[in-house]
Amino acid sequence: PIAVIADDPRHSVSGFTTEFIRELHNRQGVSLRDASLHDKFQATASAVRHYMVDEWLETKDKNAAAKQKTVGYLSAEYLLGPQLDNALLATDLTEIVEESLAQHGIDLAQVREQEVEPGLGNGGLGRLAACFIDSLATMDVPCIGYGIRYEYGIFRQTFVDGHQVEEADKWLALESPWEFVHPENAVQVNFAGHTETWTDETGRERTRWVPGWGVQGLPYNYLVPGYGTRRVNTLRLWGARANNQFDLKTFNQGDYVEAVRAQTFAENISKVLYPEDSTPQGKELRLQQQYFFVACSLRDFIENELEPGFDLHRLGERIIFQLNDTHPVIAVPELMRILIDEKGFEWDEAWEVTKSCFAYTCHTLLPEALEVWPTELLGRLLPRHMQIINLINVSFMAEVRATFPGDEERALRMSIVTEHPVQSVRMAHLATVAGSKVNGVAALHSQLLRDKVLPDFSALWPEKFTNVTNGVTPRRFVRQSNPGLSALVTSRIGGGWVKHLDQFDGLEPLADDAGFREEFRAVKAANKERLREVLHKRDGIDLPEGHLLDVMVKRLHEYKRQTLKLLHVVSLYEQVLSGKRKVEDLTPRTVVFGAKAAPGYRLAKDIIHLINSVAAVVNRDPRLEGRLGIAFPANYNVTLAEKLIPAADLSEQISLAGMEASGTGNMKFALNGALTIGTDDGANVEIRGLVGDDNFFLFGMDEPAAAALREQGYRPRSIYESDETLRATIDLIESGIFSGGRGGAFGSVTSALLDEDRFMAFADFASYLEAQEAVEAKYADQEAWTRSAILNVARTGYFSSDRSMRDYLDRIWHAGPVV
Ligand code: 26W
Repeated sequence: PIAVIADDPRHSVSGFTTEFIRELHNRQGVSLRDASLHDKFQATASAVRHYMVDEWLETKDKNAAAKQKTVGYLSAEYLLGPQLDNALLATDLTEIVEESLAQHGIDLAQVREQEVEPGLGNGGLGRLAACFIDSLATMDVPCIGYGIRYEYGIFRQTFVDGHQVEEADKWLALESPWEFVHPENAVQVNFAGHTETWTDETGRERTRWVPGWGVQGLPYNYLVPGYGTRRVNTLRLWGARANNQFDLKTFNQGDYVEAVRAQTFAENISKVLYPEDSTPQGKELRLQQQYFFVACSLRDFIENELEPGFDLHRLGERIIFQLNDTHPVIAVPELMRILIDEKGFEWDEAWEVTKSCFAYTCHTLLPEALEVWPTELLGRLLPRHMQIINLINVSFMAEVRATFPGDEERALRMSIVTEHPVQSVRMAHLATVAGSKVNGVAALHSQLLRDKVLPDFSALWPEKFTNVTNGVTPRRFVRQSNPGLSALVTSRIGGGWVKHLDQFDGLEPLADDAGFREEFRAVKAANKERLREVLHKRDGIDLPEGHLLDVMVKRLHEYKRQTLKLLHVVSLYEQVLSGKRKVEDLTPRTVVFGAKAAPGYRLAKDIIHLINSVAAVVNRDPRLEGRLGIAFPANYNVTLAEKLIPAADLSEQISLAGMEASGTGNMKFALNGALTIGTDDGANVEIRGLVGDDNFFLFGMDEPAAAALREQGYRPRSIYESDETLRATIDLIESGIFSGGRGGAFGSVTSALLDEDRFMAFADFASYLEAQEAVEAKYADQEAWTRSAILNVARTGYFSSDRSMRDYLDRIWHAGPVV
C-alpha cells in the first residue's frame, strides 16, 4: 500500500534474494548452506537496511539544503524494541522478504526471533522517546534523537524460587546489525579539573576550564525510517571510549600497563543503564553519563549539523533541544559554557540564545523522582558548569525578588540551589528557568505540575506551562503488533489510519454491526492463541483457553498498585475457599502480570515474590476448577508487549489518582480493543472522556479525594478492621498458605499496607472489587463487551504519537516538516 520504493528494481523477491545472499557472503562470510540462524538474521537485517540508506543520505541533504529548525530530542533512554519488523514495514518489504526466504527454506518468523531488542530504557519515558522519533520521521520533520549507547540495557529478569534475579543484558553479544559507527568522528568530553581566568586580546576578563581528565564519545547512528515517506531520520547514540592520551607521569615512570589501565575506566561511562525509574541514586557515574551524552550531542549539532560560519546568535532558529525529563538538563550550562568561553559571547547574549534552544518535559509527580545533585559532586566533576549554574541562579533570584519584593520565603522555595539537606542543584528548577516551555504529559498531570510541583514558577511565568498528552506510535503498536486487527480495520475504512489514526472514528458505526463484531472477536481469539504459543515456548506457561485475559504490565512500583490487583485475585480465591462464592460463579479469568522491580527496591521485589507465590498455589488448586489463574512471565519487554497487548481483554490502570503522570500502556491496550479498569489518573482521564463511561470501568478516589484523605490522616488498619472482605484477604496471605504454611513470609508487604499504605490501596479496595463485578457482568454479555471494545478502538485515535508531535510542533517547537 505505501510502496515508497516500488519503483526500485530491488523491490522484488529476486531483488531481495540478491541482497540477502550478498550480505550472507560479504558480511557474515558464510554460504547459505553453512549459515546459522544468527547469520540469516544478520544478513536479513542488513539487507533490509540497504533499502533505507539512500533515503537516509537523501534526508541529510534535504535537511542541509532546507536550513529549517531541527528537533534535538535529548533523552538518556530509548526503549526501541525489535527493529526488523519496523524496518520491513517502512520499506514495504514484509511479503517480499517472507517469500524470498521461504524459497530458500528459511522461515521469516524464526529469523525474527533471533533479534535481541535494544532495551536502552526503563519503561514509559524511554518507550515514549522511541514513539516520538518514529512519529517525527513519519511526519517529515527533521529530528535527531540523541542518547547513550549502553553496552548493557535494562537487566534481564529471571525468577528463582519466585524471587527476581537480575542478569546482565548482553544485547550486543551477537552485534547489532542496525548501527553505523564512526570512530573518526569521535568527540572529546572533559571532566573535573579547575577553572581559571584570563584576559583576552580586547582586555576582557574571560574564564576557561582546565579539565582533569577526558573521554571520547563515538557516534553510533541508527536509522529512523518514516512510514509512507522517504524521510529517514537519525538516532545518534554515544558510546564512551578511552582516549589515547596516556597519563604521562605514570607512563614515564615506566608503568605502561598501569597507565593504560587507569584510563580505560572512562569506558565505564556508557557501560550500563541505571535500572531505577523513580528514585535517583545520586551516583557520580550517572551524572557522568548525563554530561557525557549531552556534551557530545551539543558539540555534534553545532560543529557537524550547522553549515560552517553559521551565526550562533541565531541558534534558536535551527535547533530546539527537548529535555526528556531532567536527565539531560546539564545541557543548559554546557551551552552557556560553549557560547561564553569558546565563542566569546557576553553573558546576556548567551542566555537569550540558550533560553530559545531548550524546552523541558516533566514525566513524574513523585517528589523523590525529581533529580537533585549535591553541589560538592557537581562542582568537583564539572567546576565550570557549577559556576555557571550559580550565576544563572543569581540573576534568577534577582528576578524573583524584583517581582515579589520582600517575599524571601518564595525566593528560597524557587532557588535552583537549595541548602537542604545538603547544598544541591534542583535540576527541575534549572530546566524550568532555562526552558522556553515546560510541559506535563497528560492533562491532569500538567495541571498538578502547575498547582503542586512548580506552583511558584507557574505564578511567575504562567504562559511557560503547557500540556502535551502522550501518545503511542500506531505503526508498532497496531499495524505491526496486531496484523489481524489491522487487516480487519483496513478492509472497512482503508489503510489511511496508519498515518492518520483519527480515521479510526470511521469504525464507530461498526460497533452496531453484528457481523463486524464477530470478526472482531475472531481477531481477539486469534491473538490470544498466538500469545498462548508465545508463552508456552518462551516461559513454559500454558494459558488456559476461553478465559478473560486480565493484564497488568508495567514497572513494579507501589504507586502503580500491583498489590491491589493481587488482593483482588486473593479475595476471589478466599471467597471460593470459604464458600462465599461458588466456583461456577467465577468468570474464568487469567491475570497476567509483567513487571521488573528496580534491583535496590526491596518492597517491590517482595511484591514480585508474593505474586509468584500466590500464582504457585492458585494455579494448582483443583477447587478452582481451572477458572482462576495467574501468569507472570519473567522479563517483560517490548517484544513481549507486542504479543500481550493485542490479546488482552482487560487493561489494568489502577494507580492512585494523582500519581501516574500519564501512562502509555493504557493507550496501547485501548487501541487494541481491551477495556480499561482504571482510576481517574494520568491519561486514563482522557481515555475515559473519549470512550465514554459505558465503555470504561472507573473506580476509586479521584485526586482531590485522595489528597483530602491524606490530609485528614489516613489509617489503613481501620479499613482492614471494618471491611470484612479485605480482612479475610489479608488474613489469608498472613495465614502462610502461600508460603508452605510459614506465616509472616510476606510480612514486609502486609505490614507496609496495614501500617502505612502509602498509595492507599485499602481505601480503593472495595470500589475496585465493585468495578471488577461490573467487568464480570459485562463480559457475560459478549455482544455488549465486543461493542465496547470496538468503541475503544474507534474513539482513541487521539492517542497517536503523531498527534502528540503535532502539539509539540505547534505549541512548543514552532517547527514543521521538510520535504
Ligand atoms: C532515577 C531517576 C529517574 C526518575 C524518573 C529515572 C526515570 C524517571 C522517569 C521520569 C520515570 C518514567 O518513565 N516516567 C513515566 O513517563 C511516562 C512517559 O511520559 C509516563 O507515561 C508515565 O506515567 C511516567 O511514570
